[in-house]
Amino acid sequence: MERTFLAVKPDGVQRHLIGEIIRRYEAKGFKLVGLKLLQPTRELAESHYAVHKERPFFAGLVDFITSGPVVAMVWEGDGVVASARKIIGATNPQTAEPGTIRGDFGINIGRNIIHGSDAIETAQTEIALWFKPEELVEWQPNLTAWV
Ligand code: 3AN
Repeated sequence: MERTFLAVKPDGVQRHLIGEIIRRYEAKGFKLVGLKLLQPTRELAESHYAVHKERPFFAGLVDFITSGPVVAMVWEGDGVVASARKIIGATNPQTAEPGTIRGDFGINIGRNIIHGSDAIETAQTEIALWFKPEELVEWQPNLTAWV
């Protein structure tokens, strides 16, 4: 089953958007299989954003993502990589559509609330970077057993 890596960035945590963000993915029907709160080290942040190493905003991006706690998550479901990106919206919150996370809550491209893997292969790399295999939980949804 397809998996993606999502992270509520320090601005999303500070603005009390963790629950709102998790709610949107739960309501969509995806399954949460990994979840933790951590303050990323510079080493982790630099590996995560390695593709942007030569970009002018790289140092600021690493400073920002290491500045406070981040909620790292792995979500599972059919087409979850692309679907999660749609729910996130465009990189720049000023052009992100209303109804998306960035469109509803963001203003600044350097403070865009959430990260989501941009492709299946990237997701696999990012999940392996942020989570140990034993931190991911296999479970079967069984709604009728509980309601
Ligand atoms: P996305 O997060 O939508 O996949 P990317 O991968 O192009 O966007 O960029 C990674 C992160 O780098 C963005 N989430 C954003 O925080 C930051 N970023 C991208 N472009 C800029 C920019 N022009 N100025 C500042 N930060 C940027």
